[in-house]
Amino acid sequence: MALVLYSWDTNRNAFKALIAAEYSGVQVDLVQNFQMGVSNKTPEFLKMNPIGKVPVLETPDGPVFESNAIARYVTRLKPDNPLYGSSLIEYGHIEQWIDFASLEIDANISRWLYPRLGFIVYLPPAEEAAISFLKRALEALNAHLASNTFLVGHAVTLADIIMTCNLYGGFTGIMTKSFTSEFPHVERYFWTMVNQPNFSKILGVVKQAEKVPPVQAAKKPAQSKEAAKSKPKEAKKEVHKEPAKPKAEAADEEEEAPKPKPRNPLDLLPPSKMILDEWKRLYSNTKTNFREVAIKGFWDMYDPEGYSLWFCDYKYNEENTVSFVTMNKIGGFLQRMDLARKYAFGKMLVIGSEPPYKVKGLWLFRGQEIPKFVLDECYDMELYDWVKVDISDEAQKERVSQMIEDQEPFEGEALLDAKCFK
Ligand SMILES: N[C@@H](CCC(=O)N[C@@H](CS)C(=O)NCC(=O)O)C(=O)O
Repeated sequence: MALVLYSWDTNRNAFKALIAAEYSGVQVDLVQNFQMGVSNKTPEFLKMNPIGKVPVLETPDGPVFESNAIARYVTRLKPDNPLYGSSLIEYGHIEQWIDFASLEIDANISRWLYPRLGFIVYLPPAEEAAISFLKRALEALNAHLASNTFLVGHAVTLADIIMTCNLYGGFTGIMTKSFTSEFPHVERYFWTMVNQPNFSKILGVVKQAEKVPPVQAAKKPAQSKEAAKSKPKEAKKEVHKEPAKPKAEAADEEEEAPKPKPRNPLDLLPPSKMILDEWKRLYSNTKTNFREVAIKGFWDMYDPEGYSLWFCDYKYNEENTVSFVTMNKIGGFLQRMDLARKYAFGKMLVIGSEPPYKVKGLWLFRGQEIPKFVLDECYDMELYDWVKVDISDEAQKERVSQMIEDQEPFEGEALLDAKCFK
């Protein structure tokens, strides 16, 4: 019986059911082409979850929403599943840690992270409270893990799956090494868990956040003077990486209209004759004679002074043993590249008809270098070797054309998937 999970492919909440399914021998398929913000607003989706939140599992007996409920459902499909422990008290402890992971860990990570990403209003005292509740929870977890490899008993249970997925949100999003090093047993536990084969199959390579995301300037709320004054010094020092401002300047800022965002240095380059959006439109609208229309159009438009082309080659192809995990990894990469949409076009190919698959890509960037903000913000960049295309070399030019076109066979091999960033 195949179950369908509605979610985008790098959602920590969807990972819970996918990992539980791996342990339980249950098949759960991610729905194809899910677009957050669009697919979860349709009347059909709202019938499955009236508040439009993701994930939702479609079962033969109807939908289930709430990620923990979905993971429990998947787990219970296997009778006497060891993921639920082997006694009533183990079951009690598993449920205890699931609630703890959700209400004490995940909720406080979200209260810390989401305002910084601009999802909800940013208030320094609320952030301070979230960090302090999170630390209290992590201290308790750290103490438990000092003498336990797993949360309950001597093997992975559903509690470990849910805890790890929730920690994953923190480790990859906001909990830097300097934050987590206070909790060494949690660190050891997290890295051990994400490297278990049934986890890594779903999660791929996990990389810890290198910095606390800056507060999104555009969404910074007008804060009351009281709130600003009660900003605790210690939390401010820890969370904000900017040097402290002189008092007068900080006070002035409260009264001022929000400052315009600093311009991206790429906006300051001399104008280019190539209009990226025109190329993207041509790419999207060409349905037939792709070589003659789109590829020819590309080379006609291409401005080697204003733009550069780059080949990328995944460094760890031997890890690409599962087709949908490989495709998910690229889906995640392209999502994270969203910040470069005004300045880039990309094509990523998953090559081969059987594992391990090779991942290679082609990128067009504004300017002569890979933009610094992309290298800084998108950690996937360092998972690839990057080589600038020499367009005076006809063979390299032809390779560019083939990659844009998804030509198959590509370098003698079938294509498993081709994703476009436009
Ligand atoms: N408690 C829910 C939380 C689900 C949730 O917050 N999903 C987010 C994405 S991670 C969402 O769908 N947000 C869209 C919205 O709030 O409209 C669960 O665990 O499934």
